[in-house]
Amino acid sequence: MVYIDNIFAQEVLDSRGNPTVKATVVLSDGTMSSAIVPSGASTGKREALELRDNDERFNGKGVLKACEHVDVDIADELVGLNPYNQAEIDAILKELDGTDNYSKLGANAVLGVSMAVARAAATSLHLPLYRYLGGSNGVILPTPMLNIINGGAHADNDVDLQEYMIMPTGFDDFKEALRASSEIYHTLKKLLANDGHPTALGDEGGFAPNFKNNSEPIEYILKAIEKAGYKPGEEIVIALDAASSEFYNDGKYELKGDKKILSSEELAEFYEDLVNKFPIVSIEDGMAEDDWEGWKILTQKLGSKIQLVGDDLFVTNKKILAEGIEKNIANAILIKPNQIGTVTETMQTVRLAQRNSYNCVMSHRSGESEDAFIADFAVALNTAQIKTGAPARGERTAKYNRLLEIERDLLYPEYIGKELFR
Ligand code: 2PG
Ligand code: MG
Repeated sequence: MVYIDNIFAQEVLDSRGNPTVKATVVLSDGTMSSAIVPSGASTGKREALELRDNDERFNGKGVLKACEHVDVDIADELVGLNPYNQAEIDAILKELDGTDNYSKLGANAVLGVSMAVARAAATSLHLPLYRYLGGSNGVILPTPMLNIINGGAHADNDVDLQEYMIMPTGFDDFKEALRASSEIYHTLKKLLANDGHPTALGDEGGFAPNFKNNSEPIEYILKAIEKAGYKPGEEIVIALDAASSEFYNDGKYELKGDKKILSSEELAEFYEDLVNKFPIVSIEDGMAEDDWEGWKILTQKLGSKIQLVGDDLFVTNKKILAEGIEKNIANAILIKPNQIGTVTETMQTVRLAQRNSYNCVMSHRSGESEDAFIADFAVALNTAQIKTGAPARGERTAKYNRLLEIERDLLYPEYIGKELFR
């Protein structure tokens, strides 16, 4: 019987150059697999805790304590166990930590090990990760949300909304959808440069110049779509992540780019105008995580027209999602494994969402790595959507390139972009 022979962690760098945890699991059959944990900038208050050293190293961002928890506490508990029972491994991790947000061991320690165990088990069984986690039923290539203009906490510009994304829905396969997206990205770069805008990139690989207001980026994107030879609204649609918790203060939303301070009701109207004007199919975190009243208003106004995704709102937490379902808040959820802490808990949240007809969007973090775990995870869970940045920068393309591989490997891959927003 194969068992876990060794577990250790190392401090490595993420795409912003900040330290993060790389966990490695060695099995008794010689399999050795690793996983790297991502890190957010616009984090939800109720996310699982990311343990940082808070000392003089790396401006306090070191993760040596988390690594030590992997090397000592977690290794002590898991060495000798069966790696093929992910639920059991994750339950032991949860019990060992004993808090409800992993504040003892750190979610970065726990998730690194949880992912590395899954990957080691898959490798040892000679299965691709998506097949190990999803079985023969994991066949949907997710339609990507590609973040091609960055604002908010991910850029140093004056744009309040955090992410302006294109979704290539009108294609028959992932490969062609990605090609179109890349062509649009490069066309956008030319359009911005022609107008004298800098084309430096934000944290997720999108362009990050200043704009007149928060809707001008959408106008640029629509121009780029057409100039690249595609049909906005048919082949390519728009998704936004407002990340509005970042500009919510004292019960009001301040859109500096539009020189407006809005109530929840007014912000919902602002979005409604955008939706009426542009082919927007999805808005994430349209209201702040603490503004459930605002979420109610927004869901009543737009919930039957477009996808409303809860990120900071739900933090991949099945209990909070259940509350949202109960109260008819939002109609979709962003799925970020490091918000909740383990592979198993992430799967539980996805299943709850799917049973209740809430769409799921698998997601990267703004601080990422070369680890493409979420690409396999999205296919395994049939989330049907993935958000993983621009079609540029290695830590973002790692995920897209992995999806290209998976599509090539599958006998009957399904790309269902056209069905998503009927
Ligand atoms: C988000 C994410 C990813 P961060 O808000 O959806 O795009 O950003 O990782 O900074 O929370
Ligand atoms: Mg978000």
